[in-house]
Amino acid sequence: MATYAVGDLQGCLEALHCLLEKVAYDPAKDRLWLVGDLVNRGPQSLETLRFLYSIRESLVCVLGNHDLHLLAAGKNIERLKKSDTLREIIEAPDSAELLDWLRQQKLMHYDEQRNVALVHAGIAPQWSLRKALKCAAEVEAALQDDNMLPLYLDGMYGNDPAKWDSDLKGVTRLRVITNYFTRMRFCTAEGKLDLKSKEGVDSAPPGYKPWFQHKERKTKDVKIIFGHWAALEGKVLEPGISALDTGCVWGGALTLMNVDSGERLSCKCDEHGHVAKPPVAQTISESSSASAQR
Ligand SMILES: [Mn+2]
Repeated sequence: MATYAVGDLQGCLEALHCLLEKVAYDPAKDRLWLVGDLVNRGPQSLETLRFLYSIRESLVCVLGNHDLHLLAAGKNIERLKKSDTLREIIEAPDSAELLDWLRQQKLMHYDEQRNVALVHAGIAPQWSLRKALKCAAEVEAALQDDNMLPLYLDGMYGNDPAKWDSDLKGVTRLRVITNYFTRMRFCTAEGKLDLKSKEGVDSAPPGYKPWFQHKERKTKDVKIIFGHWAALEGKVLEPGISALDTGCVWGGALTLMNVDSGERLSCKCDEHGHVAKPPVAQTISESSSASAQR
């Protein structure tokens, strides 16, 4: 029995199968942790969601910004943008079942035995573990409440307020919590977010740092696994921090990490998010020998 964490899938189902075959994943025995952004932009969002639903008993899954966007578009199709590839899910005959499963997933998972937290983007530096779990639970409760759900999904968009304040109320409060867990890259030590910069660590605006680099960060004694930030290319030097988004959907790779040993594997993807084919040279020699026979 092994526990693996996998980076942002974004509909790259071939790459997921490639990794699961490499480790001989057995859903009856092994566990799979997913950092969220299961769907969108990639080639097989609907099939990815269906596959995950079929092995749901073996999954731990936290929600990413694209997953929340799917839930919002499921309630209001006007939310779909040109670049989204989510319509096939919303119009599928099993849409209700899939989206209902998705909305029961968490914003943060904490494994007490291992002292490991799983989140999509990160944990606000000014929050303790306890505070972070409490804040995540507020959003999770809204997602699971039929009356709150539409209000939350409509109100979660936007970059303001940029900073947490315990006096915040209602959907505004849920929005800032959501932004920390699912969209954060750079922030100040006090937790003021910059949600515009998306490049690597060196692209921090003045006064800002990657959320995991603040020396005052209150979850330094917790191991954290996250995704969301493809420009990091899976490389973070901070002890106890594991970045798993290696941009499969952008022609990078999908990365899997054994949660206990830290050992990593990856499957290369092409620019469409499919598993990269073997080198071109091989294909050329095969076709030239075929034409020679003719
Ligand atoms: Mn993301």
